[in-house]
Amino acid sequence: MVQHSLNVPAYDASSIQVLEGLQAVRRRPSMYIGSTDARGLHHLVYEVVDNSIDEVLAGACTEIEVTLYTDGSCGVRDDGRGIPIEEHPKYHRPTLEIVMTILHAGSKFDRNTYKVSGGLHGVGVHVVNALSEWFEVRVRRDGHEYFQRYEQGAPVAPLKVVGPADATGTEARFKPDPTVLETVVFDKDTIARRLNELSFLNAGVTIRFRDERDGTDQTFHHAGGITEFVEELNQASNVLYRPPIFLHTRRDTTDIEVALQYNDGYNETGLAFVNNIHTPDGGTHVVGLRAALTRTLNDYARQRGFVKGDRESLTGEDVREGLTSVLSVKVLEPQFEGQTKARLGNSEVKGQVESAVNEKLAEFLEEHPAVAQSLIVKAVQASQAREAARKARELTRRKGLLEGGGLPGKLADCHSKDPAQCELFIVEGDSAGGTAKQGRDREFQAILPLRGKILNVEKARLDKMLQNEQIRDLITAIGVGVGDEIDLSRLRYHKIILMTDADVDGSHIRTLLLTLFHRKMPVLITEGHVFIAQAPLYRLQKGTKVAYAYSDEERDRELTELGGTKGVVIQRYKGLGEMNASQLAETTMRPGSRTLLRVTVEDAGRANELFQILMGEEVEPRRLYIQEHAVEVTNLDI
Ligand code: 0RA
Repeated sequence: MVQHSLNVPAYDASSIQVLEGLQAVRRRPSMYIGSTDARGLHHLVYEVVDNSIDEVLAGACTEIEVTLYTDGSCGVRDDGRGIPIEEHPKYHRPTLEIVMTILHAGSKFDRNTYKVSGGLHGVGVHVVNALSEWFEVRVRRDGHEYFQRYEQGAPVAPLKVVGPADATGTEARFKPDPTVLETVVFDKDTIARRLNELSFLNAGVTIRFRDERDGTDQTFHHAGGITEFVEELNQASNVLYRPPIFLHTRRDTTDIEVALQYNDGYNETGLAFVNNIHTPDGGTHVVGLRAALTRTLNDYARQRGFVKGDRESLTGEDVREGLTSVLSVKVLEPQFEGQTKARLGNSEVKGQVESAVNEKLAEFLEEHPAVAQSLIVKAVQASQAREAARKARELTRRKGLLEGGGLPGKLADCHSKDPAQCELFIVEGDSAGGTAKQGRDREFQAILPLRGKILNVEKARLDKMLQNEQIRDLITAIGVGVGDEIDLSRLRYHKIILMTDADVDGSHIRTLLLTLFHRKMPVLITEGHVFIAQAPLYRLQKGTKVAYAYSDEERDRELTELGGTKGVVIQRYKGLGEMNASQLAETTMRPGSRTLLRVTVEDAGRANELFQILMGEEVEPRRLYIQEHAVEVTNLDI
C-alpha cells in the first residue's frame, strides 16, 4: 500500500490546485499568520509546535525538541505517532503530503483532540510550508523512516523511505522565506517563553530547546503543571497558603483546570488559556471563574457571620485582591471573539467553569477554616479600602472644582488643547524640570517635575495612593482617572514621556511610574501612550563639530567618524541636569532629533512578573531579574 502511494505521478490536475492554494497563502500571508513581522514569523514555529502538542494531548507524545539552526531554519521533533503516510482516501496521495500542502484536518485522519482553530491558531502546517524557502519532514512510523522535501510549499520529489525506524515520531524543519516575510531571524527568548508556557500548560511534557547559533540548550518540564505556574508567578510574594488550590475536571466535553493562590498584596494576577492559547481579553471562561469566586466567598462569609445582609456583600474586585490564578480550559469548538481574537465567546463554558470552581472552592474553604478566615478578612478590608478611596476621590474632585480647573500648580502646561498634539514630560527633579521648561516647545509640550521618590503602588491600596500628592498631581495632569473609573477619552496628552536620569535612582523612579501606569491606568500602556525619553550618555566635541552618543557603541562609532580620539573632548552625562536647555531640547525632547522608546506590555504574565519582582518584598529574585531583563520597551524614532 505504501509503495503504491509513493508511486503516484508528481503532477496532475489536483497538484495544480494545490499549487494555487499555496500561492494564495504566499500572496497574502497576513491573512493566515496575522502579520509578516517578527510576530508572524514566530507564529510559524508555534504552529508546528502546536501540532506536536496535539500529540501530547492525545497521550501519544512526551518529548518535543525545538532547534534553531545556524542556517536560519527551525526544527521541531516529537515522539508522537508520526503523521500518517498512508494513501489519503480522497486525494489518493500520501496523507503526509496532503497535510503539508492542503489540510490541517483530514477526515478520518483527523486527530480527535481540541482544535485551536479560530483566530490565527491552527491554520495548518501547510501555511508554514507555503511560507518557507524549504521545508523537510521526516516521519518514523511502521518501522520505516520517510522523508519529503518541499520548496516554497511544493514537493520537489515524491515521499520516499530513507531507512528503517525502531520508534515513531515526526520531525519538521523549515527555513522561513525572506521573499514573503519581513524578518526571518528567530528570537530565542520569544520562543523560549512560549515553550516554557506550553510546558506549564501541559504537565509532564518535556520540551527541549536548543539554539545552535549560540550553543545554548534549555529544557522545560513542569510535572506540577499550572500549580507550578501559579507558584512561579507568586515567587516574590508572601502567599497565604501552600500549595495553590488546584482542580482538574470535566464538564460535558470541556476540560477545566484551575490553580488559585492568594498573596498578601493588593493586585490580581490572572492568566487564562483556551486550548493552550492565551486569552488576555478573557471571555466566558474567565467570567465563570470570577462568578464562582464572588459567589462562594460571599456565601461562606455570610454563613459565618463575616458579612451581613445583601448590602455589605463583597464585590468581585474585593475577592480578587491578592489573587494569582491560572485558568486553562480545553474546548471542542472554541469561538474566539474581539479585534484580536483574544476572548472566548462560547456561552456554555461560563456555567461549566463556574460550577466546577464553586464545588472545589467550597470544599477547600470547609477543609481549611483558618485560611478561609484570612481570605474573608482580606476581602472585607479590600471592601472598606474601596469605600475610603471613593470618598478620597470625591474629595479630590470637589477640591479641584473649588480651586478652579484643578490642574496641579507644578504643571507647566502647553498652549494647545488638542490632546493628539500634546505631550507631557514627567521629569525627575526640580532642576531638570526647570531646564526642560526652558527647552520645551510650549505650544504642545507640558512639563511636570517630580521631586524625590514616588510612592510604591505595588504595596499600597488605592485609598493610600490617593493621599500622596505626587500621585494626585500625576493623575490630575493626565486626566483619565484611575482604577475602575478610567476614561481614556479624557486623556489630556497622547504622549506621556518619562524623562529620568540614566542612573540607578532614575531607573527606580521610572519603574515606579511604570508600575503606577501598569496597575492603575493600564490602557495608557496598551494603547501606546507611554514613552521613555532617551537622553544621551556622551557629548563628543572636536573643534566646532559636536556629536551625541546614546550608548557606548555609538560613542565608539562617533569616535571613528571623528578620526580617532585625538583632539576630541568627551563629556559623560551623569544626569539630565548637566545639559543646558538647548542641548536637552535637541538631544532628548524635540521631535525629529530625539529618540523615544514606546513602552509595551508584551504579555500580562511577563509584565506582572517584572513588576512583582521589581516591587515585591523579596530582594534576591529582584536582583536576579534585573540582571536578566530590562524593562520591555521597543525602539521608536520620532
Ligand atoms: C494526523 C493523524 C495522526 C497523527 C498526526 C496527524 C500527527 C501530526 C503531527 C504534526 C507534528 N507531529 C505530528 N504527529 C502526528 C494520528 C495517526 C495515528 O492514528 O496513527
